[in-house]
Amino acid sequence: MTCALAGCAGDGKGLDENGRPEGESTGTLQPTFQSIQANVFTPVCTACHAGAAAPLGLRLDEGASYALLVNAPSVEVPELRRVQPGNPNASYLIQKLEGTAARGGRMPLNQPALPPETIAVIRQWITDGAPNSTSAGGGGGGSKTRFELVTLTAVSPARDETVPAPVRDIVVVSDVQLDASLLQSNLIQLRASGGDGNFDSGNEVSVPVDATVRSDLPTVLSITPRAPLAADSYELRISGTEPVALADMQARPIDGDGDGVPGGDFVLRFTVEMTR
Ligand code: HEC
Ligand SMILES: [Ca+2]
Repeated sequence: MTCALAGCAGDGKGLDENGRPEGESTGTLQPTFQSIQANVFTPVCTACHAGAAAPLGLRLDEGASYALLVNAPSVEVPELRRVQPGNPNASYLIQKLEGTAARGGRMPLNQPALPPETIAVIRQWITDGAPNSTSAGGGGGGSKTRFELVTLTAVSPARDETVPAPVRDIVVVSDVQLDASLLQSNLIQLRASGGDGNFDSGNEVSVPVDATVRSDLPTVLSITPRAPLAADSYELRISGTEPVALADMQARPIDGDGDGVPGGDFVLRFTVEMTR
């Protein structure tokens, strides 16, 4: 629908669904993440790749796209990353745009392919190491608070969202570099409600997870259940409370509960439902 409104010419240039004049900030496409987001992902791809129903869980809206592309495994070809920094040929995103992917259709699906010049700019960004040129992955967070508080933002699933099964991983970002060595302890807990949507009724089930850091600045945490999540409600809890708190490199604990003071647990609830 976004696509229809914006005209969706598929030429990857200057289409801005927010109606901003072309060239306000980015002008012609540049090999930066911000420019690619504004000129390609937002106007062309988010017609499909947005929200809980995004194909293969790939959200390309601002605030989610970086965390779900860079170093994130492809669902269709799990051996490949969607974006492999420094290596466009091995990046599944490029293969999907060029029509050389081993599975599925060429992107944007059922529309004219992006022009080669546009794909060349995206290739260049990947060759340059796929840096993030926007301030934070979470979309919110002004630059003021950036160095004062360590906050986490849920990217996928979003808070209180209902997403289709299977859910392969939970992605959370921080605008500050986190101390990844802390992830080895059990400060991350995922629980299933036991089918009743209630997390205090005594029948909750603890779900084992592995946590990895996909990229720094923003820090992208991928929390992967050992098996894809079945239909139920879930609660992810990341401790911001001593003695085992997630913290940044300066050992400042996260402001998990978002009350403006360091400390407190980060709690994300979401629901997984069976697809028909
Ligand atoms: C009309 C809907 C639609 C549009 C527009 C669209 N896609 Fe897709 N995309 C899909 C669907 C459906 C799939 C899964 C099936 C397939 O690959 O053909 C997919 C799969 C993908 C995958 C594979 C993800 C993985 O983990 O394996 C990538 C990468 C991708 N799209 C990127 C893009 C980009 C970049 C754009 C914009 C240039 C875009 N898509 C536009 C519908 C769309
Ligand atoms: Ca329960």
